[in-house]
Amino acid sequence: MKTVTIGNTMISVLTGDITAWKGDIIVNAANSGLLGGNGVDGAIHRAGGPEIMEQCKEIRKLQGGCPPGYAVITGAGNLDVKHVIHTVGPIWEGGGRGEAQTLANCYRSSLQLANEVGAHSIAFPNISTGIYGYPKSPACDVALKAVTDFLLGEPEDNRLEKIDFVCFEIDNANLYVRWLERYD
Ligand code: AR6
Repeated sequence: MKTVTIGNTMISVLTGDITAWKGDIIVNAANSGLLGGNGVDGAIHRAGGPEIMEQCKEIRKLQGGCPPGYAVITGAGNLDVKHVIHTVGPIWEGGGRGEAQTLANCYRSSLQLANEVGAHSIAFPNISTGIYGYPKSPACDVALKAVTDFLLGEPEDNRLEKIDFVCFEIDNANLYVRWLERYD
């Protein structure tokens, strides 16, 4: 739909259901309890089957969940990817409670974790813009700035060749396309 290349990494905007995406890693917009929910979280657990939840429960036992802005990784059950990264976005409370920083941390920590496991490709949903109520336009700015800044920092260990934003809603896809057109 729209692609921009930074260094060796291609950033693309797609529309559709992230559970149908094929590659190394999909990112889940989870909650701190890691016990599933609605939205993309529900879709990933439904499509991936019970194995993902079992592993989330193990992580809960070990570290008691996942705070906003952080990320954890599991296998992918029946999904056509190697891993699922579960990150927890901020709940929108008007913008004055560090939401932008927390949201940027979600993208950064997911990219770091993906590199730690040697992934070459990753797909992100529009974290926090559903049930957590983050307005779509500023969330798009934060997401694309976080990802492009990460790549422009030329991390030595970056192996990601493909970063896809899989937008479920067309207005999100349009925002991402427009942002990347400005970047060109
Ligand atoms: N593929 C891609 N994107 C999707 C899909 C899908 N199958 N389904 C929804 N989206 P949300 P949040 C989009 O609500 O706002 C859960 O209950 C959706 O259109 O899934 O971070 C968790 O357990 C929106 O643009 O996540 C948490 O409690 C984006 O994904 C809470 O919701 C994020 O919407 C997290 O809320």
